[in-house]
Amino acid sequence: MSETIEFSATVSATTRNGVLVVTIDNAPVNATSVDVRDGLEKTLAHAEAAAGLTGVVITGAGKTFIGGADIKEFGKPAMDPTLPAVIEKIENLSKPVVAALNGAALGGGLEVALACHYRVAAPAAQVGLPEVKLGIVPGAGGTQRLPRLIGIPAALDLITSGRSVKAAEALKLGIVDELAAGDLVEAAISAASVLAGKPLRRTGELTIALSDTAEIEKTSARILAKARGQKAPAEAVRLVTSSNRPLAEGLADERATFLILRDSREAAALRHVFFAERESSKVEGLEGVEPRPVRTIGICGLGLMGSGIAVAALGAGYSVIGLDQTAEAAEKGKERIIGLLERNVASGRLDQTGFEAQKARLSVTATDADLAPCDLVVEAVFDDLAVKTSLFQRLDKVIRPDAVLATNTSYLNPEEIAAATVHPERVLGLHFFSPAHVMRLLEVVRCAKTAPDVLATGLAVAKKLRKLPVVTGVTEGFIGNRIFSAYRREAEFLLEDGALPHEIDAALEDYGFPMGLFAVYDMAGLEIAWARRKRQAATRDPSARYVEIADTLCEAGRLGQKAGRGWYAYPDGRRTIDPEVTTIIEAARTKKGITPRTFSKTEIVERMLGAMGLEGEALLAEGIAARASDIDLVMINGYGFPAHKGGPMFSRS
Ligand code: T1G
Repeated sequence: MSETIEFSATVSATTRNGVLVVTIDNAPVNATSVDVRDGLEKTLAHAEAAAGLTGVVITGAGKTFIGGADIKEFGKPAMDPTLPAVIEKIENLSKPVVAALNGAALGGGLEVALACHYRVAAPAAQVGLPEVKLGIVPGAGGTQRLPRLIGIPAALDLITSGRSVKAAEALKLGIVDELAAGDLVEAAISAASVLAGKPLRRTGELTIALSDTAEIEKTSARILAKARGQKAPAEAVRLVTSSNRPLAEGLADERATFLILRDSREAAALRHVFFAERESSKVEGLEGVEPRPVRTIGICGLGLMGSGIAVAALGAGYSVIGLDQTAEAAEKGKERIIGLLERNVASGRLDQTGFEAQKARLSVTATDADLAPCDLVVEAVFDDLAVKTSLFQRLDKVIRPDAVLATNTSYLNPEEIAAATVHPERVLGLHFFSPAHVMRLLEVVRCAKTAPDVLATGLAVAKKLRKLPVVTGVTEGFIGNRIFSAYRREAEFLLEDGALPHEIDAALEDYGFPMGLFAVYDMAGLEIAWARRKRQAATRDPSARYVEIADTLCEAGRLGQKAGRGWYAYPDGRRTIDPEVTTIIEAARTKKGITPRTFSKTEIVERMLGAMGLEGEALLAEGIAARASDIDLVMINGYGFPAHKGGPMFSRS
């Protein structure tokens, strides 16, 4: 092996058997920064000119090949050499260029690989074009070269979904040419040597395989419907389905489209979410604090929530001991958990071996003492203070003093539960969202006495559960439900002021919510909020505006979809506007002497966003939420706020 040549701060190369092996080393993900592009350009010029070199291999340092363009450079003027310029030089080099995919090749990273003449992947590699998740389209040839390699239907699926595929699937699709059984770079060097002197397969010159136009139109229509007004997926469909045109024309259209989308509000919102997700688990004061080791998790209460938490824990590799009130209830809980695991097998998310291994790590009991081996116990029992407190007092007697105790309560004060235990410093809240094995969001509730390493343990467990943790302080409803209550209140004010449930829901759905607020309310049932309002009635501020419409509906037995009637009627299960509700709303207005007026969709959305934003500002001022972007993550991941709008706090910026 020759000495190493440094072509830039992040790109170096050595020569092995006449092949120039180029390594990109730009921590943390080898993003194609301007230094990487500059180094690659210099490397290619060197390779072209050096008579003794027969080929080039490009690989990445660490666990990523290239994690894409440097998103942090977006919003700044594009600096030469641009990625498309470097990619064109790769494709047109007179010598073979082989990509050695040592890890994730995403976005611009895959586009670099697509321009190479051959692609070898390590088994752990993954490839994808996730640009639509950032509100943009691939901007360096992805929409034009991928269809040339794998056909329009497969390219359409990957580019509009933004999903990554593992190496084996990439091989089957034709994105990679070889899986390296042994040393990846050696395999790539051999491939380059075999290709030397032979005509090179240049992706850009390939003809796109014919495909079923009707099928493509059907797929495109489905993608557009799902995009709910987002621009990037629509543009990706357009660019991919029109890729059977001269390469230069397609590349020019793609680049122009990418630049427009990159500077759009939608892309700024999705970049905000991307970085927010990576910020949320960084908690001030926890740097260097070691989490307590957790291998076995106890779960008390094996109902809907508890069984979902158990499935998430089993899927993350934990052992789970489930506790319920009786042996029969525990057995029923076990059946519920196994049933969910079987659903994962049926959907292909879990293979038979995985199913057996997870089942083997599950045990259930009705005996408290059986929880003794647990390093963490999560309670998901009935949301009543006395019930939870007495359970924690029982657990104090059976689990180790250093084991962590977590409550999944939605509305109770975890500090009151902690205060009743012997070691309040080991208590925190882990507020899962139902279904717990599906929803990514996890509110990690920091109580006044929660020890730093206990909070760090909560965050570490959240990460292992592949959840999105957001730390919250203690307040009724934490971050999500407090904001939800605020905008539900605002929606009910709008009803009194002149709007109707279906108008408010239509405005929210046009804005990008998957479902309107009153439709969600009917699905969840009106009785939960009704019980809370009755609990709070005695202490409610008499001077504060209070809307009685929901109470009137509940008193009339209109408890929601399950009751067949709520804010809407459900004559045959289909949600329909109910004149009876309109009458109830009109009577409420008359009773308060309100002259109703009509509201535009824009006005409705502004009022709703305003209410969310105000409550968000209050949460920040009270120190309940650490940063505005955390609030955005909670509302996007727990309450359907459209990610391409960035969240309630971003939408106000
Ligand atoms: N640019 C800049 N920073 C990035 C980055 C990127 N592409 N990807 C990750 N980071 C940062 C991230 O903010 C975090 O920073 C650290 O790296 C570790 O990230 C032309 C235009 C590659 C699978 O969308 O999917 O190419 O918090 O925690 O779990 O057509 O990062 O440490 O300060 O996620 O090991 C397309 C995005 C870009 C891929 C690694 N590429 N990244 O996961 O680490 S657009 C993407 C990921 C594009 C072209 C277009 C993941 C990963 P900090 P991490 P990880």
